[in-house]
Amino acid sequence: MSADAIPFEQWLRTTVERTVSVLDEFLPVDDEVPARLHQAMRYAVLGPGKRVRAALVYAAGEAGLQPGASATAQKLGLDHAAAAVEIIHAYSLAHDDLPCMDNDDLRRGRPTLHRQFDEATAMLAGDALQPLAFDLLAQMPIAPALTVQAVQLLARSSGSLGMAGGQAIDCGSVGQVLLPDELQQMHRMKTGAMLEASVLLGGIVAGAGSACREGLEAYAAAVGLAFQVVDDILDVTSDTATLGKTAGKDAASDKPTYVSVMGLDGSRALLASLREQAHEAVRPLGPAACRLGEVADFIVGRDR
Ligand code: GRG
Repeated sequence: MSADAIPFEQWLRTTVERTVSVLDEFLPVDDEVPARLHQAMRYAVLGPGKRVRAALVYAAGEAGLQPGASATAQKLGLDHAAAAVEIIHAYSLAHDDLPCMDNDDLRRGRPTLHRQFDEATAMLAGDALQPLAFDLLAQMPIAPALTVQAVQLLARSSGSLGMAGGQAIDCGSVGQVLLPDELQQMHRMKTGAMLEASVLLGGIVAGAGSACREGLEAYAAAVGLAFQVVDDILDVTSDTATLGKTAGKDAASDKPTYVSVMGLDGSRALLASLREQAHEAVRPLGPAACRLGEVADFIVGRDR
């Protein structure tokens, strides 16, 4: 349990509620012109997501907080950073679900954005969500040099050398046999980069020193991959109702996954090792980093 003795489930519930409330506040209201676009942006972002990326921002912020730093400014900065990563994530899901990519009907237990609205609106909502995320980072009440680092990190993690690049490799890998290293590279970019950015943004906003940042980087690399390994396992072991998205999609679309490359047992063994690496990475950071260990366990043990 963390130093502040709030049980993890309670901390996570409070964190999710805070994230949703902050997102609700930061998104344009749904009757502001162009109303249909704003309604679509709100639908994409405010659906029932797990808010794992926001939880990573807040937990890393807790781990990196410097003695004497303004807790109020830090909290506000973390709110902006948590909202920014969830907004980029929501845009990526909306675009990933489009007919030109995964062509999916179900997301977060509801119709995908283009099914609920239309393709052009879903595309534009994603387009508009991206700059909103950077606007929120630009408004963080922290040292300007740290804001620049945060903006650059989010840009690089979501761009062609990060998430969008990973998605491009994914789109080109259908029907291909990938070596384990190639699969890892694709997932580090497509899924891992944004999870890693969430952890590192928490550290940046908190003003974490270099030793702490090193621990956060190692932790982030492990949980970023662990998240994808779990996703691949759940795709074959779970069902559509539990996941809130179409199960069995990877095999049906002939996409290489950890399970197809390493088998179920091999994937589970890799997951156990990544969980251990995540814990080891934050152990030297002491009790302030307990939440990060708990978030890693949540990611590894999640069922949707
Ligand atoms: C379109 C540029 C662009 C990128 C898309 C995120 C992504 C890249 C594709 C999503 C496809 C997918 C299912 C990837 C597996 C990992 C993943 C991101 C799962 C969804 O994230 P969760 O489980 O979703 O955190 P919630 O709904 O809980 O927020």
